[in-house]
Amino acid sequence: NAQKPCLLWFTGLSGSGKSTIANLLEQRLHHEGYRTYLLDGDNLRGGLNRDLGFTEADRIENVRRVAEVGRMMVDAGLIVITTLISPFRADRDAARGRFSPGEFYEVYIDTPLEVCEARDPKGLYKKARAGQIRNFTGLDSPYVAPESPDIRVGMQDASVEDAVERLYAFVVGRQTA
Ligand code: GGZ
Repeated sequence: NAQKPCLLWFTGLSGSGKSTIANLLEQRLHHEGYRTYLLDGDNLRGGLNRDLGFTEADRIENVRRVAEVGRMMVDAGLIVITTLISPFRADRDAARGRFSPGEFYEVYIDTPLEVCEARDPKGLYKKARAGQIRNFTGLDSPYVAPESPDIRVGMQDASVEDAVERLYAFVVGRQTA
């Protein structure tokens, strides 16, 4: 059961749906027999990256470390999904630079700030608006959107399930490409 390893690098705002979509995609792939691993930014901040905060320098280091771990996992033959906000284009490009063509795909979860803030699943936007969290992405810390992501998830997808299906088809499609 040979699989072509690769890394899907999700990027997008807090509350954009990165983790939700990535979890469903991983389940779907796993169910079909693929060996996968999900590196979730928020979870990694409890362990590997627990020394990092949300300054620009710390976000850069956060992205760098996850690209390195992702590199190792692709070397181990896995289909890897990462879900970090990864707000800066230069760092995402540096992450891509650790991979060969056909190994790394940037997936932009393109959910408008207003929608993320209205969802506010963890109440973080509310806290940030109240001044209780500083350097919050999209408010007082920048998010630089991808210019030409390999895949964009957004208004063209009628639902989360639709987006997951499109991503799943993409991964399966490149297995035989
Ligand atoms: C952005 C923050 C912040 C600030 C805490 N800015 O939606 P979440 O909660 O579950 O995911 C967000 C997560 C972002 O961590 P990342 O490692 O993905 O960020 S980065 O790539 O920029 O390094 C959010 C929570 O942490 N969170 N404070 N100030 N998000």
